[in-house]
Parts: sequence; structure tokens; C-alpha cells
Amino acid sequence: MVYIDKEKLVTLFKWYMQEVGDNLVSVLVVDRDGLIVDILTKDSDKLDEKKFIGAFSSLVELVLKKLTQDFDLGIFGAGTFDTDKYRFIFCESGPDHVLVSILNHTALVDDVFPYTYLTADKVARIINGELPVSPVIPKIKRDTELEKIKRKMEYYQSKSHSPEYVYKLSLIGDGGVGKTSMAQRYVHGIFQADYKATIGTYITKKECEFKELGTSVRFMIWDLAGQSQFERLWPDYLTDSRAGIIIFDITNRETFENVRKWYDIITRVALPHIVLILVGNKVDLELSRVVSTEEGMDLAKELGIYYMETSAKTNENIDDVFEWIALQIINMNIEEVKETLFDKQIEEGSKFIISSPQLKILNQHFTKQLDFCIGKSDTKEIIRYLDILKAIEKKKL
Ligand SMILES: Nc1nc2c(ncn2[C@@H]2O[C@H](COP(=O)(O)OP(=O)(O)OP(=O)(O)O)[C@@H](O)[C@H]2O)c(=O)[nH]1
Ligand SMILES: [Mg+2]
Repeated sequence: MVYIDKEKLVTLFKWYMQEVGDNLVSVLVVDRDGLIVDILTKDSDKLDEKKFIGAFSSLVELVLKKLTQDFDLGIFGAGTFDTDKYRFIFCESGPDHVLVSILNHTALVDDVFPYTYLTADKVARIINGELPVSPVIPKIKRDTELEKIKRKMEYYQSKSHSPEYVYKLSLIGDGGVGKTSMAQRYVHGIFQADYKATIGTYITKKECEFKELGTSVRFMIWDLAGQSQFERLWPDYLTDSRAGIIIFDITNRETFENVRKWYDIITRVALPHIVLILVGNKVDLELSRVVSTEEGMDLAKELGIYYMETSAKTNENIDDVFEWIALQIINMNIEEVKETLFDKQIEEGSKFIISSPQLKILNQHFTKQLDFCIGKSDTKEIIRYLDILKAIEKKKL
């Protein structure tokens, strides 16, 4: 019998209920035979919990049996079931458990589903017990078109990069390409060989620090479930992404062919000027490679983004991918400052606030970026930065 942190499960259920609101009457985790592992019921003192469970457990068991048959065929992810009073959402939560959400029958499941999957993924991780899991459920915005435009306007008017700001970074690509492995490698420094498909999305945080620059970029990493059964949730989870890593598996051509689809999905809902990078993962499996580096580069060029190759298994280039994104974010935000400094230098000959070590570091980073340059215009931009830095340096000396 595995130990399950029930306290954490209940805290998670509470968050889930809070985010979904009054329509969510009860949350249960059951095993595949329909036996209840844990339950939280709204206003449990008002409702007689035992009676409540009694009334539902046979129904839960019945529906589960049906779903489990499908599950054996490998197609069970989630299902809904309506009675005249309630709506049930069944959502697979790891190999042995199912999250059952009981809602008022008037509830709109489309609004609830993004939270359900997120909760189910966290339940699976809590039961698995290998890694720390936060029981916090973030707000998931489902905007109207007008709200979207409003927020884009706000974005354009927003101030430059601040280390306090948390950037939403989404990891996308087909199921099994290594998104979760990449996130876990980067955040927790581990690699797991067994494949556990992500349910909904898996969220972690990490700060990418640049000591020499005296700044850092904080990421909230949204690792998306790539399997197609989660398709209708993708736009909700990807909304407002500031950066994205599109991943394919260099040993699986189909995942490469779907890159364009992922590019379209994310650019439709992300913030303008999203920082994107294409990544070919699993380079440790060189003998099974079916997509060449050139093909990866060509596609990236076509999409106007950068390309890198990684291995979550051997940790090759993993930190670099995230660092590269962080630097792009910094670059986008310091461009204005740099230009002002440059103009000042020409017009007034005034002193610069930029320090020599900072100058050196910026130089190194821009030079390093030349290695990853794809489009001609990008190269021009970076050379321009380098020229500005050179001019600053000359003036300082
Ligand atoms: N050899 C090798 N295997 C990898 C690498 N990255 C991931 N894997 C394996 O590939 C499988 C799938 O990895 P995941 O990270 O779970 O894939 P995912 O993209 O998150 O999949 P979904 O959650 O279904 O979208 C697992 O068995 C991993 O161990 C890699 O760089 N090299
Ligand atoms: Mg995953």
C-alpha cells in the first residue's frame, strides 16, 4: 500500500472547488474498482456525507466500469455522465486512479474541464509521491475576444523587463516527445525513463539567473499534455504565453511534421512578440534519428524562429534552451535602454550606467547567439547590438 498525502489532496480539492465555484458539489478520487480514496464535499456539515457517498458510489462504480473497458483500449482520458440533478466528470488520474467531479446539472463543463485536468494531473503526482507537488490551482483565463484585445493593448503599454515579473513559458509538441522530461530535467535535475503521459498540463516554476547582469527571468512553465484527447484544452492553457518551446522527437518523423500545427496553435492565443524556439529532442538516440539537423534548421527558418537540439536524458543543451529564451526576453526589454544610452553617447557624450562586466557579458551572449541565428534579419539585429556595445566600450576606454 502506497502512502498518500491525504492532507495535500484535500488542500488541492479545496483550491479546485474555489476556482470552479459553487457548481462543484463534490470531488472524489477513486481507484479503478470505484473504491473511494478521498473525498471532499461542499458544505459537508449540511450534506450528510455518508448518505451522499452511498447514493453515488454505485453509480460511480457503474460508470467507471464502462470507462475502464475503454481505458483498457487506451482511449479513456475523461468522460462525462449526467443525471437529472448532477453532472459527473470522470478524469483519468495516473494509471490506477480516477478523479470524479460532481457538479450541479446546469454547470458548463467546458469551463470546468481545464481545471479538472490540471487537478487530475496533480492528484496523480501526489499519489505517485516522487516529486514535490504544489496544491495550488492557478486561474485559467477564458477570455472573450474583447478581453483579449484589451489585454494585448495593456501588454503593449507595459513597462520593460523586471526581475519581479513571472513569464509564462509553454512547452508544446506531440505526446511523448519529451516535454515533461525537459521540464523535470531543468527544474528538478532528474530524468525518468518511464513514460507517464501528462494530464492537462503540468506547471512548475524556475528562475533563470544571470548574476553578471544583475538580473533574472522568472518562468512559470506550463508543460502541456500533447496527446490529442486534450486538444480542446490547449488554447485555454496556452493563452497569454510569453514564450514557447516547440518540441519534436528526432526519432519520430510524425512529431516533426506536426510542428507547424503547434506553431499555429500557440501563436493564435499567445501574447504578441512571443519568444519561440524549435527543439529537436532525444539526440542521445542518434542511431534512431530520422529527422536531420538540417531539416530542423530549415523548418525553424521557415517559421522565423531558432533551432536547438537537446537530450533530456543526458542533459545536453537543456539549460541552454531556457537560458536562450530568458536572454531573448531580456534583450527585447533592454533594447530601448541600450539605444537610449547609445543616443546619449552620441548627442551629449554623457556617462554610461552600464558596467564593464555587464558589457562583457552582453557581448558574450550576443556573440553566442550568432551561432543560433537563423534568419538574415536576426543576424543583422545581433550585429547591430554588438556594434552598439563596441561603441559603448570604445567610449568608456
Ligand atoms: N532517450 C531519450 N528518451 C527521452 C528523452 N526525453 C524524453 N524521453 C522519454 O520519452 C518518453 C516521453 O517523455 P515525456 O517527457 O513524458 O513526453 P511528453 O512530451 O511530456 O508527453 P505528453 O505528456 O504525453 O505530452 C519517456 O519515456 C521519456 O523517458 C531524451 O532526451 N532521450
Ligand atoms: Mg508530458
